[in-house]
Amino acid sequence: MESLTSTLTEEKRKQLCALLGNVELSLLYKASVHGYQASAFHQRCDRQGPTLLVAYNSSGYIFGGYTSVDYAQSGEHITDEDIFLFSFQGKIPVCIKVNSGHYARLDDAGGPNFGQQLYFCYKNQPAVYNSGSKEFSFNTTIMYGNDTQLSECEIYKVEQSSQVSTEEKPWRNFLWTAERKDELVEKIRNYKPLVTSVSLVRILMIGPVGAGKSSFFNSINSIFMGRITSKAMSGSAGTSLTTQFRTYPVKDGRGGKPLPFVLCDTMGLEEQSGAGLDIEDISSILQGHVPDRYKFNPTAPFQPDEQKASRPASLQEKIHCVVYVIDTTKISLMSDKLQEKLASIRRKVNSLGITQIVLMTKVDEACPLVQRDLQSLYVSSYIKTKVQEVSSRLGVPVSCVLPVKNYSQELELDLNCDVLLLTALQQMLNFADDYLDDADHVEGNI
Ligand SMILES: Nc1nc2c(ncn2[C@@H]2O[C@H](COP(=O)(O)OP(=O)(O)OP(=O)(O)O)[C@@H](O)[C@H]2O)c(=O)[nH]1
Ligand SMILES: [Mg+2]
Repeated sequence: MESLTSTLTEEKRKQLCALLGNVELSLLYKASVHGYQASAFHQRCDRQGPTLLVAYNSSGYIFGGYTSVDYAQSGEHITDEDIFLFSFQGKIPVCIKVNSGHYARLDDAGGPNFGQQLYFCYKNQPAVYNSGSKEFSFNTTIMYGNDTQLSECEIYKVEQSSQVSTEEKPWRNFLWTAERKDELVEKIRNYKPLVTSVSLVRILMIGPVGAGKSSFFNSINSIFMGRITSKAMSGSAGTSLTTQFRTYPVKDGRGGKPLPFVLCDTMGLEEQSGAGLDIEDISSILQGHVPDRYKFNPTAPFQPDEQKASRPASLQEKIHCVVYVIDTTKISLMSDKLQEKLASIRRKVNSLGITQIVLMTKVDEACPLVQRDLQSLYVSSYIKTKVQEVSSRLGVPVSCVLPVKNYSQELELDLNCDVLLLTALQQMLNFADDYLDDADHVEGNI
């Protein structure tokens, strides 16, 4: 096969790869070499699995799109939840997802199209054409400076990388031993909140749909029960599976004493307003007004009854630590709207002085090295970059980002998983103490 030279710079290639996970790109088609004809594109790109298109114009714009479904000239409308358009704006690539309820593209014999809206190599010419339909919401001035003449169009095959770079030394110290697990269990069991008026620490989990909030409770419950449990409903659906506010106590073994913390599970966040968990609801939860099993209503926030609202909840009823649960595989594709929603939640939580942690779930799905061996977590360069990315996107220090793997399809407990999950829980209890220490001075009830 002839070797093709990519026009993409190394830096931009890396940035685009980061949007897609731990992947490698190989150049299949280059319009300046193979021609702008649809037949030339199909000859090289059909049945190649996921592909990334990168177009260039002489005004210096670099833009394109990704589709996870093969080109096959089937004549069918394709549904592809992972499809997106991108454009480099300043130094960073910005992604635009397909609007919900729309087809991703038409898989015909013509040139590559996204949503029958944005056509590349239009009419077999070095041109891009926007039909103006509504599959994707973007601005052509921002995306390509309204310069429809292409100077190049490249299509890359996207494959999961089998090579994972590792650090020479672990980037965080961690002990994976049974002794460490026992020590953590003992510490958690004997933990007493810093303030005597509080007997149980209340930890609130917030995060996008399907991030693993309910699974984290199930995982912690499993560790203390000594077997896999699935009390909180978990799984995948388009919208949040959890629709009620649940406060879950955890017992120290079957029939054992309750442990000194409660995990509070919420409905998933969605990017649109009026869908998923509402910021006003979060505010009521933080202040301890929302009862267990309250059913969320995305179109109308929680209304506390008047009697209760008139008196502030006691410190015991409030939330003492907030945990943002984020799926590692989705960090780079987090939309601006969702990021803004999380930022406004953070502003609220900050204003109440509540301590915050980020739980980065699904590290196994994100990195093949970690999938094979969880102990590779802290030598995986990929996970390290994801920790840094989530830290900057959410504006929390790197030290507050805790990567974990929840129990998802296992039938038995695993020591490595346990130590990782318990370390996260222990950190939440420490952070709750920091808040209580502070809140106690404010309330003056020492
Ligand atoms: N491989 C893997 N799968 C996970 C992990 N955590 C959660 N999952 C899976 O991800 C899916 C969603 O998990 P849930 O716990 O239901 O997510 P949630 O945040 O409660 O979602 P909603 O209640 O719908 O907002 C389930 O199928 C879990 O089994 C993880 O760490 N690794
Ligand atoms: Mg849930």
